[in-house]
Amino acid sequence: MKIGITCYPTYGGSGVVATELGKKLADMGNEVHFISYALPYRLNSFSSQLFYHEVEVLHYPLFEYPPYSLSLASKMAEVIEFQNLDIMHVHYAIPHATSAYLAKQMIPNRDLKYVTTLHGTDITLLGGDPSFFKITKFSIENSSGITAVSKFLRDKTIEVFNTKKEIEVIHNFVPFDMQNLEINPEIRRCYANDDEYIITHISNFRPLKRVTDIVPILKKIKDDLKVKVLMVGDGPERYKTEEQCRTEQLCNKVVFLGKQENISELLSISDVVLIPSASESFGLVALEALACGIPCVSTNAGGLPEVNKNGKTGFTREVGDIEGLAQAISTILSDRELAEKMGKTGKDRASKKFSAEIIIPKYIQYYEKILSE
Ligand code: GMT
Repeated sequence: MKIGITCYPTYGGSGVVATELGKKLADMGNEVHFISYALPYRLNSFSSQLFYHEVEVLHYPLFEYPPYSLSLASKMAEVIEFQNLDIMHVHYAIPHATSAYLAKQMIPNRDLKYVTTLHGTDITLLGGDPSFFKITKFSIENSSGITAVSKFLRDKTIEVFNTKKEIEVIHNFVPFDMQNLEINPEIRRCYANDDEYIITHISNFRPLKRVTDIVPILKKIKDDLKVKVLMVGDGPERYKTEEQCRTEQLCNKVVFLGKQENISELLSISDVVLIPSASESFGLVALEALACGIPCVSTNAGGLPEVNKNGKTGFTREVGDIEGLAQAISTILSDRELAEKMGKTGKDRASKKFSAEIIIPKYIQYYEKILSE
């Protein structure tokens, strides 16, 4: 197949999933064309089957807000036409599904099919906002096919848009090679002594990630447990969290690493992964933790329980349950047998339910179904 993929190229789960999907599709012999405003950051390998088309955004004094969606639609139409694409797959509805719809209208002689994959805040935060509601509903309902990354997100989309459109659930997959993961003691030693446990948090530090719960959780972890917290990522709530560390005199226990690329290496040196999110359609970090054999302590928001099984691969607690999340971490850190069992169960679950080998064929079958309609 000749497949066009549009995604957000910078950090973020939807871009990671889209890029890794494209790379795997190319490995399987498909021709894959990425269309975006920058090179997706995980598009870091070369292949005769992979192509990248940059969307140029024209800056003009009249435009207070340069119309990216239109430039994208124009570029999509050009690539679809001249590369003779069979199908477009857009990740994150806003504005990608709308641009794909426009591109389709621009080439009426071709019955272009486009698939929209819903990832999360495109529905839970933005899509329902009055400023985006109608256009998002319209663009989703006019997609040739729609997939959602969890059952939660499928149900939420039906509820928010009151739509009868069929939505296929295709869960996210482990975005790295699970075979060659090992703990690098040198990396571990950079952040913790031998008698200290590592709790890792990875996010974009937006309010819905509730990073400001982490210091209060840390304060409630059993006193006899020596811990270090690795805060990976960056975003609007980082400053507040750093401030909390200073106020509580915990700066020696919390290390802010900023944005990092080698996520699996950092997860592998961790003892537990903490996700206190208020909302999460899937929680790619939870899956990455499982894949690395690390127990996950998360809230039970959105699609997280579809990934992290309470009592099996870690623990899930209510959003904002500081005490419960701290207790769950203490339980895991003070019972090494349980931690090992959870890590093993998580790894098993990741490879049996969420490996690329299982999920990618589901996308291919879905494309085939859409193309045959
Ligand atoms: O929707 C977002 O907030 C952005 C998006 C991203 O690009 O990281 O995150 C969503 O998509 C991820 C990949 O499918 C999911 O793992 C995240 O749970 C989801 N984020 C939210 O639902 C908040």
